[in-house]
Amino acid sequence: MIDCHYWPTPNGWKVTIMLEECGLDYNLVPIDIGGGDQFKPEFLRISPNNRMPAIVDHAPKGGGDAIGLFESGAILEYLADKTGKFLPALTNEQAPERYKVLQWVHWQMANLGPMMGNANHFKNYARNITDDPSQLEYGVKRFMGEVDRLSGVMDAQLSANTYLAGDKYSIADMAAWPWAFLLGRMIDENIWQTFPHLKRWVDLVASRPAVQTGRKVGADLGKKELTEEETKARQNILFNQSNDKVRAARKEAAHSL
Ligand SMILES: N[C@@H](CCC(=O)N[C@@H](CS)C(=O)NCC(=O)O)C(=O)O
Repeated sequence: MIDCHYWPTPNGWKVTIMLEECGLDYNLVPIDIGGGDQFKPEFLRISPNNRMPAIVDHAPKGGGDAIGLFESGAILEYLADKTGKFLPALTNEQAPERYKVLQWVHWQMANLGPMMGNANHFKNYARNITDDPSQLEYGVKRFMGEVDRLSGVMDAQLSANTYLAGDKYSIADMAAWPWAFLLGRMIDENIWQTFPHLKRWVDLVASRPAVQTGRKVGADLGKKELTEEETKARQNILFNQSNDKVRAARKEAAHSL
């Protein structure tokens, strides 16, 4: 059994989509990131970066102790190797295809995810936090510019390939789709006219039953009506983090081992 430490966000969906695609049994452990669960000692022991998703596999492939993992890209790679699905193996014959997939997984982790996350922060969330919205202009310009560039990178790749890493559906698609399908909603629905190949792929991946199921996992978790005060408290947890806070939480985690 695999524990999936999760909150319904694009990075969380990557993992639930993969678990559904592989037909693996899993137990959902909600990590309410607005409520501060990511700083709890038991979670920090699995995910020292205080971010979800994370997993604990109680029955690793080679036997032995349970294994805990954080970072969605590493989790996708692990689950692919565990099941032998959606990532070619590390054999002489398959290695070139494997690295084609992994380069797009790493591309997503280092580019599309962080840039879209920051674009969304400056464009949508930060307006309710700062007293001086003019401070946000450069951040919006910088990160929206990167999102535009990265959408063009995907569009060009998908103009010549059915899927992100070639002709086979892989963990690269599972890493990028949960962010890419939100581009219209986050930026503007007209964006799809500029990136038709990207839109073709977004719809193709969205048609997979496991993607539809994985994307809906825990959908109700974040849907509580909040008072203004509760919203402020949640924003303070998410957007006011420092090394002191993480160090203090890690100290507590170490003491409670
Ligand atoms: N690179 C990480 C990013 C994970 C991440 O940013 N998770 C967010 C939610 S999507 C989170 O846990 N935020 C909690 C916080 O900001 O304290 C991954 O892909 O796993």
